[in-house]
Amino acid sequence: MFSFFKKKKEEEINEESKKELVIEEEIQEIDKEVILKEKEDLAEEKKGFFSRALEKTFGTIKTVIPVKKEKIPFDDIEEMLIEADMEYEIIEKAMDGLPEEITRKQLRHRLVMLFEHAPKVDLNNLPKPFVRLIIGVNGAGKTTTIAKLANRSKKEGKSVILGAGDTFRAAAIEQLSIWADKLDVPIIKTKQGHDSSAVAYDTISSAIARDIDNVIIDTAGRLQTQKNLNNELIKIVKVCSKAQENAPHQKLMILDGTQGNTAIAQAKAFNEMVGIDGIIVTKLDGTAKGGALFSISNQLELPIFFIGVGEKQDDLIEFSPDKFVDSLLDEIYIEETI
Ligand SMILES: Nc1nc2c(ncn2[C@@H]2O[C@H](COP(=O)(O)OP(=O)(O)O)[C@@H](O)[C@H]2O)c(=O)[nH]1
Ligand SMILES: [Mg+2]
Repeated sequence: MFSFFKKKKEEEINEESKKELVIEEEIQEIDKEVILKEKEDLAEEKKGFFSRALEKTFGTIKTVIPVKKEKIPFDDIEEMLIEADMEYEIIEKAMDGLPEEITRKQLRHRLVMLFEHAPKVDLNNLPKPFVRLIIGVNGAGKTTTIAKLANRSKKEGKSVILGAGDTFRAAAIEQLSIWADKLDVPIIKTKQGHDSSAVAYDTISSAIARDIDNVIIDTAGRLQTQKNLNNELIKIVKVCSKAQENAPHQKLMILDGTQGNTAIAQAKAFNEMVGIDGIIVTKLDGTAKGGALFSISNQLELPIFFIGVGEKQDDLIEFSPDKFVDSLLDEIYIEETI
């Protein structure tokens, strides 16, 4: 008798646990769907982000191709890219051999390809501190971009220290100090006219002593013709490596997006001088020349890490060629695939 009840009980338990298993599986399915939806929403949001941030460029594109289509004539695409300030040589290269009527898939392939010469950057296992040296001509947006990068570091839960390496102008030291106060991050600075490589050295040393994750060093806005300033830049790079092995780990060139393709020559000169690891293009909120992103990356064979789309600390978007191209194509094509 006893064993009968025991068996019955066991069967009940089995039934129960089976039910629980089914419910668990159902929950897992729902979880999967939610995660997928979240991913899709995020991708949508990012796409929307580019079109909002690059409103002027996308607006210009729409004046050339006002109605979305499945196939777009070759000449219209060409005109669109010219209007968006993509360099003509690059347009010819990108469109070579495409048919009279171009599908989204065909154009997507060609546009994404323009970014493919840039080396891929592995952001895992970064050294500590991770040292970034910010270079570029006066007014390009170096100091503002440093503030944006520091803000981003903080949001990622990383500690950050700034080096006011633009010792050429007192206003530049002051400007970075104001940002450091606002963002509540430490800053190393000296008086105007002092040696900027000493500031770089002190900033890295301080980061090591205080176990700080990220170092971002500002530099003077030197034009490539100003030889003494160029030598100073080479010296900063050398001195950084004395403070920490392999520093600076990234030399980032800041380019003013309103200058479109003319910024490329500047970047080439800097690249020859110290070797650039990546680009940040600023002020894309105020220009219709967003198409220059294609030529900048393609000509320099360098990755574009971020774009600046405003003067505030949050106005920095991580750049992704795929998402940028997709959001551009969304403006002119009906179909997502084909
Ligand atoms: N609209 C807009 N203005 C920017 C952006 N980045 C920088 N600026 C402005 O450009 C001007 C020069 O920037 P600054 O950081 O001082 O350039 P620096 O001389 O290279 O350090 C400032 O007025 C900034 O507010 C951006 O992405 N969008
Ligand atoms: Mg500055």
